[in-house]
Amino acid sequence: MKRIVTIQDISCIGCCSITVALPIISAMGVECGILPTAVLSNHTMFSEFTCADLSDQIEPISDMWKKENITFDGIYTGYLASKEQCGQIARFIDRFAGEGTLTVVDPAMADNGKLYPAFVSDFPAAMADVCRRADVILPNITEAALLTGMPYQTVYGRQYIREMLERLLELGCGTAVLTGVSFEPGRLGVAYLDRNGKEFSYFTKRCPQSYHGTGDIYASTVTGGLMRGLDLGEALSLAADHVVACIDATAASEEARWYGAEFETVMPELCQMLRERLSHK
Ligand code: PXL
Repeated sequence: MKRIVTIQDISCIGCCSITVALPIISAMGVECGILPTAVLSNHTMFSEFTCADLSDQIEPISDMWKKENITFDGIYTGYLASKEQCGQIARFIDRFAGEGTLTVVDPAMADNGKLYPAFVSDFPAAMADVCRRADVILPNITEAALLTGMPYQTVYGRQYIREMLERLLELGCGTAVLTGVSFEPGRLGVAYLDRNGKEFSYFTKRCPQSYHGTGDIYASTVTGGLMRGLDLGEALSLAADHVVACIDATAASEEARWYGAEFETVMPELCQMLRERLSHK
């Protein structure tokens, strides 16, 4: 069994970050270690939140893992608590990403044209330095605009997306994946470009609802899929189908929570979708 470490916050309520990554990646048959970056009462889309920054734990935990000869097949980073912490995580990647380690960076910091409330304007540059070390980055269009300095546009064509992917590759990552891409009404998906010039895109129906935490469900499923041996296109399409199933389940639920998507009841379907994809390999 492969082992990864996911580096992001614990939002005690909110169905995002580690409370999403741990169950999803475990269900996909991959050991999921955690390096929590902060503990929040709830995620930052609530009107208020508490946040205990865990930056002072990162070095001692990493040192202990080195002492114990712990290694990882994958490193998957999400929400980081400060620009200083981005520097610490960049160093963590330098220390722990060996030859065969796959590094997935979800630069979770912004959506709908705006940085998340906990961040100030110099945060994206620090996150860009984490992206530089990644094999795969998974920004949405807002995050990609902040990382590249391109304008954030809600109406765009293929040229805008292609340029954004090229500019993201200039950060130094292996493959740039853009999420939340749409070229026609009713369809939403992802597009990637890698350093060999390979392009790929995958679209599903656009769900009318949107829930917090779906980016984390997406990135966790991509990481789980890659660790189980799917190629990137297969992992991205599996994750897109999974997110749609989670949104549909949330929308169909009478007790839908406003602050997160229902991934728990979709877990059997995720395992089935993964099994089907693996059986074709
Ligand atoms: O889902 C991204 C995320 C993760 N962690 C925290 C957040 C958010 C989005 O708002 O606030 C603390």
